[in-house]
Amino acid sequence: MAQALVRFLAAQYLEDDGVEERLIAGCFGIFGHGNVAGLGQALLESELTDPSLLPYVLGRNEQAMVHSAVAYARMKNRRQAWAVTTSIGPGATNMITGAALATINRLPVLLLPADSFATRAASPLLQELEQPGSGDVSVNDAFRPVSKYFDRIWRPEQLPSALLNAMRVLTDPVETGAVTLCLPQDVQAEAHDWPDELFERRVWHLRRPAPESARIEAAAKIIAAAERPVIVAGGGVIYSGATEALAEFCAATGIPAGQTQAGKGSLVFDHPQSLGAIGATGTTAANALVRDADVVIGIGTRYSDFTTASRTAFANPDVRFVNLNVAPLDAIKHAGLDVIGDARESLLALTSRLSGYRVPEAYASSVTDLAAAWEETVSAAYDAGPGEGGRFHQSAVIGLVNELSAPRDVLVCAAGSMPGELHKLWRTRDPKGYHVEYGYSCMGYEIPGGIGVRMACPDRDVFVMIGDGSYLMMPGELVTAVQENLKLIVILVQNHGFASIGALSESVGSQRFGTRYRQRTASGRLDGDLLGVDLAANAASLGVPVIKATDRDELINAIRTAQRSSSSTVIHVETDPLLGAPDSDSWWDVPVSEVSALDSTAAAYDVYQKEKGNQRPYLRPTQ
Ligand SMILES: Cc1ncc(C[n+]2csc(CCOP(=O)(O)OP(=O)(O)O)c2C)c(N)n1
Ligand SMILES: [Mg+2]
Repeated sequence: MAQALVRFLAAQYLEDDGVEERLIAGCFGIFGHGNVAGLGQALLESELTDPSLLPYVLGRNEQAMVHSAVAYARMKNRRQAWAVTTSIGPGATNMITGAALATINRLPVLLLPADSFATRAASPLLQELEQPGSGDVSVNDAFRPVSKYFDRIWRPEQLPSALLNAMRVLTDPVETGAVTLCLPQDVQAEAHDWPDELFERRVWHLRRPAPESARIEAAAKIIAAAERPVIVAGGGVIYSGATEALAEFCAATGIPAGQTQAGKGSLVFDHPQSLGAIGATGTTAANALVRDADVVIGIGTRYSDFTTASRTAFANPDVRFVNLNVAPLDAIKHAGLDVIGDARESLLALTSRLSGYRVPEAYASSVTDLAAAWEETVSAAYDAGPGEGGRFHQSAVIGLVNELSAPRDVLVCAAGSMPGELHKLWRTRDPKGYHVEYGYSCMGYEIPGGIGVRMACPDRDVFVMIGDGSYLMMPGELVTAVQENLKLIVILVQNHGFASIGALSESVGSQRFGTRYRQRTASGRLDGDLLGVDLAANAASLGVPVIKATDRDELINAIRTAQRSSSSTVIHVETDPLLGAPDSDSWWDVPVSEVSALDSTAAAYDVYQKEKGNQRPYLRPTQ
């Protein structure tokens, strides 16, 4: 059965705009009982026949392998995915966080967790969960809520329908996410005669549904009557390959566009209508314009709370929404006019229907002025001097990396204080140049994510910006980068704890409690010295050369050295955790205790209540 599975996966293709590509790029894995025999044997047989059929990559942590797979799929605009095979029990459940990340970010990945015997011949197995009230539950059932398709192959006869459904979901722009096929270890090793046709070359088509013309007509009427329209461009713009269509739409109409984390890159930073980041981590330009917008045009966005500033960003009482989205789930959000279809097709239709429309002149010039003012803010942040003890200002590190990287290079990040700062400050010059995982914002994504990006685009340098907290979650994948001869430039930002959650904690009155990496003292608290931990030595021990940079010139030299190298480099910098990026007058809803014995909490609660008062439900129908 495992041999059949491998053969099938190697024969799947995806066609988009007439171009065909292999759908399943390869298989990540860590072997143990449950996959060492069945799938392991099948992958070995396949590699010995032809290593390009289904390349096998050994990772270090199952969650990390899913991150790599997901990052690869994102770089490929969801045209390709990886399979990930694990042993039973902990190997399998280690993937659950990765599965959630894939599904939340709508990125395809095929998960193949091993499962205990279908026959139950030797139960309970090592690592098998026994449920007193149910005989057919395994730990793998925990994948159900985080998977877009879930199946368990109890019998070899079930394989064809499971595989066809798995491919259907992986290639569906609306449904895609984690697809989980649980493989009981005995069934993997069983023989069965399937029809030959199952293994024939199979080409899946990437759906690009055209919007209904009446819907385009209705959207155009609303937009044509708008005086202050703004676009919210999400990841769907990039996945659909609609970046040029968006640039033309904005240029033709003068409508400005703010970008979500996944949508950053949908317009290059210096496009005349580009407002940069929008929302809680947005720019002053985008946030000022959406505040008064009368029509918000959401394109390929799922309107997360960071994008909407927890439903406070759109403050015009008459605001209406027009949502272009392939997913009905997103298209109806904020009671918007739902234009359901592919982002590129919808934008092209709207551009042609709105020909001749331009935003009012005064509005167009306020767009230009606000965008220019923000660019000055960015330049100043890039030039920020060091903080206490000569430690870097994080904005200056971001600035140097941006200025020294090539336009097509890729920036990878996921959690901590950097995603917000990067969203605001990073000057994106290529649609695929900005890769911040902010659907799940999962600490530890950065290094394995960088691996996936580099595997997908070996012709681009990949800059992984990672905090010390995130680094400690998943440093082991540096070993996988060494093994696979993958070049990463890792900027390891040491600030001895959580700058991000520290600042958040302070804002909610919790006094940065538990966010510093400090020695526990006789007081019983974490208020002692910095820890005697050397993350640079840790990275070096994993086989990656490390450069410590303590000032601007050293950092410039370090980046240049890393760029010249053909293998990975870790650049270690110390930053001041108390220095943040420029503010943009926005809010994020994180509830504060209503009652408390702490003055700091009580003060934060007063502020919270005031902000909470600005939150709106956006329920007014758009017709
Ligand atoms: C797996 C996971 N656990 C917890 C969190 C919550 N969280 C978000 S940022 C952060 C701290 C990140 O620290 P670090 O990487 O050092 O970045 P810094 O905040 O210092 O910039 C935490 C704990 C998360 N996003 N992901
Ligand atoms: Mg930190």
